[in-house]
Amino acid sequence: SGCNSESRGALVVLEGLDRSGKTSQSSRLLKYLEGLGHSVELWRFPDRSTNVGQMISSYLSNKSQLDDHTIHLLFSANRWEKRSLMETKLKTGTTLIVDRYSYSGVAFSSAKGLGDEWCKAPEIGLLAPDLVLYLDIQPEKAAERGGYGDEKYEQLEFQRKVAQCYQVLHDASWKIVDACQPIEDIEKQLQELVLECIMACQKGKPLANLWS
Ligand code: NYM
Repeated sequence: SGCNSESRGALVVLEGLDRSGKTSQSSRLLKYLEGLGHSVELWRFPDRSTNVGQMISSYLSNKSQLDDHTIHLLFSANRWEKRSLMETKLKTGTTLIVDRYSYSGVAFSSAKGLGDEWCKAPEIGLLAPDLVLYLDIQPEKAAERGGYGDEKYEQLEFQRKVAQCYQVLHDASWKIVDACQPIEDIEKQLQELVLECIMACQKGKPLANLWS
């Protein structure tokens, strides 16, 4: 079936504003690919299970304060601590569906006013996604969905800035998907895009590093 052990897995990232549907679409994708017999895992950043992740989690829930640069570097460190495992998984044929990645890192920090280039620098050398699925939703629409909790960043005004910052990050690996469609329609589109990507990786598309 083309799922031979020689071929590598795909690095697929979901990005978007808070409440854009990334998390539920990620788990739908996982189930779909598992159902097809693929070796696949669902990851998310921040990964709150590590020591660095716990510092991030405490910051997000307003239990600790950190300078904007400091928290930016912690988010980045949280990806770096998973980089080698990520590479091993991909090289041994496992596809990774990743809920948020470096683009969240840059978009959320530059929305606070930190420079783009400064924000991107610590991400250089992390693995570049083969596909970025951007769930596109207007900040006002996302806010209407409710469920903005008490975490940092979950405010309409700030999400507007994040949306603008995401826009300058689009590159060839991005597919923009309208996140206001019915859930099943979005699901179908994501499935097609991911299968196509997995196929390209199986055929030998090389792994690359950010930012490429
Ligand atoms: N976030 C996430 C960042 O500010 N920088 C990052 O590098 C990453 C990965 O953390 N509002 C922000 C975006 C979210 C928050 O993520 C927590 P989630 O997906 O809501 O658990």
